[in-house]
This record gives sequence, C-alpha cells and structure tokens, in this order.
Amino acid sequence: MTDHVSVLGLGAMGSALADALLKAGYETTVWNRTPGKAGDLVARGAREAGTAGEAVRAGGLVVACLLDHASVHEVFDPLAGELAGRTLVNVTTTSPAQSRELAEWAAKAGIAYLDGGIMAVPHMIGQEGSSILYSGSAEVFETYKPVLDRWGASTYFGEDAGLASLYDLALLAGMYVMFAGFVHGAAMVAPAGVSAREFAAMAKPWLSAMTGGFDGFAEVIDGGDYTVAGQQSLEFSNLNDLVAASADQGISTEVIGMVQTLIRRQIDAGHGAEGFARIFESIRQPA
Ligand code: FVH
Repeated sequence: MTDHVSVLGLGAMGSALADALLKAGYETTVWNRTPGKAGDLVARGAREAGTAGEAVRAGGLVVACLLDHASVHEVFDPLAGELAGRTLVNVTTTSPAQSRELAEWAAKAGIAYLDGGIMAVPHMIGQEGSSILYSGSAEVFETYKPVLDRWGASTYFGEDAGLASLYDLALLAGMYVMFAGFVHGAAMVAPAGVSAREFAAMAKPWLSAMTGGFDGFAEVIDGGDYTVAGQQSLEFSNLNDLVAASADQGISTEVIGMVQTLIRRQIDAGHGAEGFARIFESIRQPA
C-alpha cells in the first residue's frame, strides 16, 4: 500500500479524484499539461509537479485521468523507463481494445497496470452512488483498494484489462438508449401541450419500476429458452400502436421504430410467440 499518490490530468474528473485523496489524508502530487489548474488543490495540501516525469518520480501510486487513449500514450510513452517497477492506474476512458493495448504496453515496460472505468460525474466522486470499475492486475487492485475506495465503490472484473471498459461502455449504451426512450416519450406528449417536466414526473417512477423486469429478462437470456411460460409474446408487443401514435403526433418514429425492427426480425424468423427477451438474438446477430 501507499500513502502517496500522483494524479496526472487535472480536468474536471482528475481534480475530483485528487481532491478526494487529499480529503482522505493521502500525500498527493498533481500534474497537468496546461499549468494553472492545480491552484485549489495546492491550497488544500497537494504538491504540484512541474513535469509529468516529476509526478511519476514522486513515488507511490501513479493515476492517469487524461482525455483519451492517445493522450495517455503521449504523456507516458516518454516515461516508460521511469514507470518501470511502478504501478499505473489508468481511469481515462478508453475502448476495451485500447485498454488491452495499454496493458500490453505496460507489461512490456515492466509497469503494473490496472484499468478503470468511472461510472460517476465529478461531483459524485467520494459520494454515495459513485462506482468505479476495474480490470487488469488483481494484485494492483487488492493492494490499492483502500485508495481506490476513496473515489467510490470499487468493482474488479478480472485480469483482462479490457473488461472494465467493456462494462463501462455497455452500461453507458443502456443509459443512452433509456434516455432516448424518455426523450421520445416527451416528444410524443409535447404536441398535446405537455411539458417535458410534466412528462418526467410520470416517467421517473414508471421507468424505475420497470427496471424490476431486468432480472426476469436476464434469467431467460442466460437460460437460452425464450419460450418460458408467463412472458408477453413478441406478437402481442409488436409496438404497432406506439409507432402509429408517434406518427400521428407528427414526430419521428426512429427511436421506437428501432425497437420494433428488432422485434419484427424475430417474428419474421418464426419466434412471434416467444418473449421480449428474444430481441437479444436480433442484437447478437446483426441483420
Ligand atoms: N467528466 C465526466 O463526467 C466523465 C465521467 C466518466 C469518465 N470520464 C472520463 O474521465 C477522463 C477525464 O475526464 P475529464 O472530465 O477530467 O476531462 P477534461 O475536463 O476534458 O480534462 C481532460 C484532461 O486531459 C488532459 N489532456 C488532454 N489531452 C492531453 C494530452 N495530449 N497530453 C496531456 N494531457 C492531456 C487535459 O489537460 P489540459 O487540456 O488541461 O492541458 C485535462 O487535464 C476522460 O477520459 C473522460 O472520458 C469523465
């Protein structure tokens, strides 16, 4: 374990991570490419490094919270020698392939590497509801968990460094499709003079209650038997009424039409009597 952490990258998120470490009493060194972002952190006890190399050499755990995969290489490639024998936790958002590439790069350079995906916005860091996903070195995760836990609930997915990122992006995909569903509903009622705020008041409890259906869908998907009794059939929930009502309101049917396309593909393949979870097959096997 360490009581010293260096945070490289003081954007909104890097600053929040460094701040949480300072609050927890860790000796914290910070560095940012563009000077002038460390003032508040320094006032609260951080030490500002003049260069990325200085931050790496400060000792202890090195944390990267930069813009993207390219910026991680830009900062750390010239420092691979300095990082050898040290530990890098990279919470920059990268794709699974990019996370794996960075893990390979680190392994070649003798750097212990853990990849992270942050499921929080900066003001949530260190608060209830903040969740950070990790994969890569189990040893790094176990050793530094007390540090990582300062940012939010830490979950480890295994040695494949791409897994945390895959979960991160899959959860974000679910979120964006849900948001699009909410916005579609708001657009449907808008021509009737209903404000988005009024619609939100109805949508929040409804959509929250509907997440209770995830477990049932998951059981059917994992079991691989979409004929399980008690499900509403695809033919019954073919979404014709929803698409027609959207068109009648004069709005785009693209969002709801997308779901209907996934349903139709299964009906056309002879699975109309099976449950909604069957659209997993439409997604798994692109048309
Ligand atoms: N902010 C959020 O809500 C999300 C939540 C989920 C996870 N993300 C990811 O976290 C990474 C950092 O995000 P951020 O919000 O801190 O981003 P910015 O405020 O835009 O700061 C970016 C920092 O990266 C530095 N930087 C950019 N390019 C380079 C480079 N080539 N070399 C060195 N540093 C670079 C930038 O420095 P500067 O522009 O101030 O000089 C900032 O420190 C990110 O992956 C999110 O997807 C946050």
